[in-house]
Amino acid sequence: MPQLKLFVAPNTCARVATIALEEIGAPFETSLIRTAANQQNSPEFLKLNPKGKVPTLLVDGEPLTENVAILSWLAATFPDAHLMPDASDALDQTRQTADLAFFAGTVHPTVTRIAMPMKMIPDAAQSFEIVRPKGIEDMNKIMTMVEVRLDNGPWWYGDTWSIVDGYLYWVWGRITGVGYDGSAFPKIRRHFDLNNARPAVQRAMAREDANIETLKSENLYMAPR
Ligand SMILES: N[C@@H](CCC(=O)N[C@@H](CS)C(=O)NCC(=O)O)C(=O)O
Repeated sequence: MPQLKLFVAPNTCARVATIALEEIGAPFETSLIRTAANQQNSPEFLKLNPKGKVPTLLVDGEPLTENVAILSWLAATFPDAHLMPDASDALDQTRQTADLAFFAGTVHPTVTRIAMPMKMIPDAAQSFEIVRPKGIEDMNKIMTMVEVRLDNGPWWYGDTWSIVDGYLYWVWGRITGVGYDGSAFPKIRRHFDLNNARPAVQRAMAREDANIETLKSENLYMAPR
């Protein structure tokens, strides 16, 4: 069993890897990165991940970065956790990678424009007036497609939960947490509720809540807005 340590920060996409690890059920440790103190760009952290991002997973002390890679490696290393459905051939498996890449490469950047618009242009006030509305417009197109995808069952792959559902769970929580109007997407809202009922998701969120309390006690919590 490899020794696993995940670097995380509350409300970030590191929630997806945390859910994956909780679903696996193997022992793992999390380490809180204080983004308000720019700890992700500290020399110590940059040695592990020169990109200065969470999630970063240490596997027996060696870093693995990027959600697509971390989630794919966890799925392959812990097959009993069924983080991804069994793939019948290389094409099938690559299509699953495409699903993770879609969330990492297309959906996540759209989340950032909605949830952190101030990262996109220097004027914070303008970012909320210009960047966020355009992000919402693009997210509406994405969510319209996702809503149709959920026609075949409550989960991305139909009847069976996968870590792609953990990704969608983070996206939905993050955007609705800053006021995204999800009323046109009842299947995705149900998907979110079904995820919330999963014990592994609850354990992941409890870890995150504990980290939020730590940050609050240090005056380093940046609440979503
Ligand atoms: N492509 C990376 C993106 C990771 C990423 O953007 N993480 C954000 C949190 S959601 C982060 O660490 N932000 C800190 C920063 O940019 O300073 C992945 O999918 O793992």
